[in-house]
Amino acid sequence: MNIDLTESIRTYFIMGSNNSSRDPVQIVEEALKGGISLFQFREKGANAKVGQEKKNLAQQLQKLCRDYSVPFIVNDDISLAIEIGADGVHVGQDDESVAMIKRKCPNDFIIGVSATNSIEAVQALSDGADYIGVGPIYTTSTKEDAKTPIGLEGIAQIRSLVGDMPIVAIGGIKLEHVKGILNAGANGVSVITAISHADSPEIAARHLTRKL
Ligand code: TZP
Ligand code: MG
Repeated sequence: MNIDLTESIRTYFIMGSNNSSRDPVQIVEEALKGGISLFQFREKGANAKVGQEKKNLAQQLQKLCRDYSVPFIVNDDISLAIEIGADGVHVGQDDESVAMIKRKCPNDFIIGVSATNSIEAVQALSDGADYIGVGPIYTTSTKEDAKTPIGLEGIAQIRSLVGDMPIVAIGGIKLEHVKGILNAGANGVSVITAISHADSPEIAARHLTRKL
């Protein structure tokens, strides 16, 4: 897949099986119909699938993403990402280093890194990450160990330090926040709840996509 990352991270949807009481395959398909531009499989936390079950779900979601020509990225689990031929990985500060990932993964693998402040963002840039996930922007209850929200000022500060590196904002983001987030310097928004808990994930994804 030839990927323009600045475009692909515009409507960036993340989920795992515990982010909805419904079937994750259905939710992701609805989100794809609604126009999400990238999907990250983030299978972690309470009752998260492991082993073969996790792989099976990953491959079902990956196939759906392929049908819609949407990049499929795996959170944390580098081995799984390589094994199933994902388009890339997303890692946090406590996960494998970018240098190590680059040694293991194909050249065109997308590597995203979470940054909760300017220091981490600049480090990710110099490590050679392809994009950064910046946040949390607002309060979120989805991630148990989320750091203090950095707000729009946090995005603007990081943008001033990383040049034109693709930035996707994350954490507590709702439709009404999109305009301010883009104005602050992000290229896109990343959401879990705003799509996975919506009455209609398709409509929620479409509304977000229209604002981006
Ligand atoms: N990283 C920082 S905040 C967050 C992650 C994975 C959770 C985002 O979820 P939501 O439901 O969109 O706030
Ligand atoms: Mg992680």
